[in-house]
Amino acid sequence: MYTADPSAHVFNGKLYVYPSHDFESGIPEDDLGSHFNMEDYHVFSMDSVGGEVTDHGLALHIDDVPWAGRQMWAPDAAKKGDEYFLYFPVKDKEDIFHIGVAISKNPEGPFEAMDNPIEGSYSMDPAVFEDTDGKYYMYFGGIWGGQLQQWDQGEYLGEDRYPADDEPALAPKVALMGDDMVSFAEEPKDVLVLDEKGDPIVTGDNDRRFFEAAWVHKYDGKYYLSYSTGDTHNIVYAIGDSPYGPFTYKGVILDPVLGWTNHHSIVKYQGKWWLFFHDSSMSGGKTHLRSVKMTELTHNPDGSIKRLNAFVEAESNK
Ligand code: FUB
Repeated sequence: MYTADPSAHVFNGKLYVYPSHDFESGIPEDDLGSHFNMEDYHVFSMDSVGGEVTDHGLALHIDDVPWAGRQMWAPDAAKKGDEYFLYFPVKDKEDIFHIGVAISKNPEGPFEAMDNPIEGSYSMDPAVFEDTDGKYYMYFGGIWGGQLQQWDQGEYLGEDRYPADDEPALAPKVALMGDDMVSFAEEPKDVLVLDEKGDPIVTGDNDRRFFEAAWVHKYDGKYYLSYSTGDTHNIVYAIGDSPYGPFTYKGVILDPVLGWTNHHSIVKYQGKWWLFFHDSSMSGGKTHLRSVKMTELTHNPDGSIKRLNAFVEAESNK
């Protein structure tokens, strides 16, 4: 089974991973990601790092999401009280991405989908961050096939509209979650990523601008936003003082992996920080057939993150 886009969480002392479920559907590769034609989700768990991984079986299938059309992309999950929420991007029947929610009493599912996507949600790659004060925020968005460039302040444009190369790049979005965890408590806002001079990162800065796969973790009282730069294939990070940002760009966490996409999550488990990511090594490099990996992530004493290279890691683990 191929798995990708791993969102890792610790629930009840156990490590759970919520990935995309890649498979060969025969759709040819294009710049919109049509070849990522996934149809369901499985949840995985581990009791210890390096221990056995349990596949908990089918957690949610596209046929059980009334509004869904095609392409179940990178999911995330959250726990509130005794309920678990699976957040997933999928195109609706008009081929427009929105973010759906499905609920379960168990972290591994099966999950029951709501009848409609989250009101006001669009684009893809949801990541739900629980702050230390108990508030939950959803970060989302992605350009190119992720369709973020087809939206302006919550309005669907129906066409691509990118800022010019010297203008601030399209930003990931953030919204406070409603108490029910199936709605936004506010209009989604832009998450600003600034350079070292305090200026917004611009569209033409492909090495550093946001593409997809936003993730937020908190370390030493600071908020760390990490994301993929897409066509330059890095996972990078930026640091801020609020879950809303602004975030100041700091550097690369993970160099390009084998395969086009690079998508990760960061979680603390049993006293250490872990980076979950994927690559296409097990499929011999096929872009749309990826496998989840994990490796330790190090915060340096000054708060920066040690840069990782999956090829180097793989050699040193032999
Ligand atoms: O897995 C489908 C898409 O590829 C994800 O939503 C993106 O983040 C990229 O990994």
